[in-house]
Amino acid sequence: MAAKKKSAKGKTAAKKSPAQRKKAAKKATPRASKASGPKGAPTGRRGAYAERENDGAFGRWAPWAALAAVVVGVFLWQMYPGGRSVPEGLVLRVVRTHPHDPEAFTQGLLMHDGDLYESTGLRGASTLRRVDLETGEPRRSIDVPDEFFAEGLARVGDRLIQLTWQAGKALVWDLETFEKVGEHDYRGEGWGICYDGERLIMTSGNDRLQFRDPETFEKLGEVRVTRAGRRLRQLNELECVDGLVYANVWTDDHIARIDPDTGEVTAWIDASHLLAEEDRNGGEDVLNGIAYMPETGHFLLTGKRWSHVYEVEFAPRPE
Ligand SMILES: [Ca+2]
Repeated sequence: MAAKKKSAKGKTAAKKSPAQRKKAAKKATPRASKASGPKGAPTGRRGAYAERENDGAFGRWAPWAALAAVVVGVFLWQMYPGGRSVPEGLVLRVVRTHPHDPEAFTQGLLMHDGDLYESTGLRGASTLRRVDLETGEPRRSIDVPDEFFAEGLARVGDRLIQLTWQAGKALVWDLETFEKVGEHDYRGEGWGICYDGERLIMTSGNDRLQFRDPETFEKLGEVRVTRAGRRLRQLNELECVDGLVYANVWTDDHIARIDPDTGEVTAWIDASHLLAEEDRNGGEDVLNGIAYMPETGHFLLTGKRWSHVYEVEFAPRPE
């Protein structure tokens, strides 16, 4: 008999009787499932044991699950910081109006010691100017070499740094004489730039603020800008004020106030009513110039080929 079983299923099977196989199968059955009644509810003494055992497994894994949840939460919070809040709505009030050269294709604007400094663009027509705010007349103006389409403008001490659109060159000028004293190379396009007292902040037409060393122009980092969780693209002319960055957005009549640490737009300023209809002079007459007046806290705003520079203050939107 024993010999027949051996020859039928091989050595291992032949060694086990049906009773032994049943015992082995019983041993292999998971305790929890065997101990569970309907819907997995533990039953009897075995069930109580399984429940304690499951509690032990949950207890072991719970801290790791909580840690994973925190990690995922922080990741999402970093990815979509703007999703946490809606920017403050501000309106602007015009305090005064100043004349502006309607031929000036404004790309960069800043105030220093009561004078307005302006970079104007277009290839073959770009300039750097120091302008009398009251009359709109240039006190000093130079032509930028024809190969450059001038863009944003920042002041670092006694130097002016002027971006160019697609040439990958930042031109460095003496603040007083407008003599060229240097240049820097960079990759990508140059749109807007400002200096916050420690670093240059620059845009390239996308949704990033780049941070650069004011002496070497080395790129130190960048932050992605979001408004209520959505990327804000085509950031253009900039102004650095008290640790915040004000930005024109190309072809948009709003100004974004950005926290450069997070990239979050903290205020969204409606300037759509600023340019009178009769002053509009074509598709390129977009808002593109922000300069801060530290003496009064006012801002100067103008645009490409606008006839005026508007001196404004920002205020909360009325309820
Ligand atoms: Ca500016």
